[in-house]
Amino acid sequence: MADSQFKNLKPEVLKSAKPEVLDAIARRALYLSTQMIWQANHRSDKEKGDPKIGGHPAACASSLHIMGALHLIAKSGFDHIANKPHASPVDHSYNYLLDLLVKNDLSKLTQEQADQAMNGLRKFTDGSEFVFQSYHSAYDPDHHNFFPSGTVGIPPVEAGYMALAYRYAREHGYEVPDAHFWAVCGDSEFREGSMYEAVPDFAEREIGTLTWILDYNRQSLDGHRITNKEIMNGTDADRVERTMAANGWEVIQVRHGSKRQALFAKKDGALFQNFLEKELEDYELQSLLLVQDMKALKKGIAKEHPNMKKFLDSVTDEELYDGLRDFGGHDMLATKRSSRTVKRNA
Ligand SMILES: Cc1ncc(C[n+]2csc(CCOP(=O)(O)OP(=O)(O)O)c2C)c(N)n1
Repeated sequence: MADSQFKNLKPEVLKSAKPEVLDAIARRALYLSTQMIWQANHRSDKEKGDPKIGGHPAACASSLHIMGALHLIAKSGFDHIANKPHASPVDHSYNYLLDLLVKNDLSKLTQEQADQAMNGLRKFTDGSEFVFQSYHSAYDPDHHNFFPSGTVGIPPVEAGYMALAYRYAREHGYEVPDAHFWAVCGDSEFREGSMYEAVPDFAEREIGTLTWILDYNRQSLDGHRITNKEIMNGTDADRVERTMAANGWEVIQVRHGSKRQALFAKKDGALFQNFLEKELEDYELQSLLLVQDMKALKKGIAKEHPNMKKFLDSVTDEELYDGLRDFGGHDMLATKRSSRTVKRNA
């Protein structure tokens, strides 16, 4: 895993980098996180009956560009990130690429030590070896400016109270860095009770340096995510938006990337938008993503939704294939624009 070519990447270069460049770095981070998980699960010293190593490549993949937008564009060296447990390998991968793996005295790991850590997901150490735990831990070599994430529902709350503590310290004459506090949360994590106690508190205290980002990937370790739409009067995304707005938060939904937006602008494109936002159940959307034959897919959709036939005839197979996958959370620029909006309003 020699990625030393990335180490010359300076923040000012990254912030003006073209989307293709950012995307190439993100793809590298995806490779690294998948590789970390694979290495951990195929260790030669693994014995029958050992606890599962874990690592969830899909939950890393869903947060790939959100974490990328934070690491490569939005965050400053003083900002803090709390991320959902399963995104930890992606977080480590970006820190590895950016040469941000450090020892306790904040001196950098050598390339060899960094490589050792990347191959040591959930290894035990006697202190002489650098390793990562499966969820972010205080002993990880990228433990600076992050929150341990073993217990879902807690890190986003910690991020908020740390933001409050920074403000308190500043208002009482202490010199405090100008930091923003980001939390990348899972959609099931968003059902943890701890979050809902803190939600009105953070709004009432008008903490403008806190941003929670929901990775709405429609999957959960705990089970299915089939929302009771009738009772909830909408999707789970609608429920989250209404809950947060009712508690004084500013909510920005980054649902679609630029490829989808271009399709929505075509004649009858609004039908496609409505199809994605309102008509598809989560599991139906996941199934559509498995279909490779776009001609068959167009036929199938038109059979169920005859009013979409003209629109489907007007788009190429490639446009439909890309459009289905162009979630806002995977469009670095859409995410970048939103993080700017949030910072401006903070
Ligand atoms: C308090 C607590 N309960 C349960 C778990 C086990 N656990 C780890 S991640 C997770 C849920 C993952 O779902 P989600 O928040 O949607 O994230 P993603 O699927 O994207 O990883 C659970 C239940 C935990 N770490 N902490």
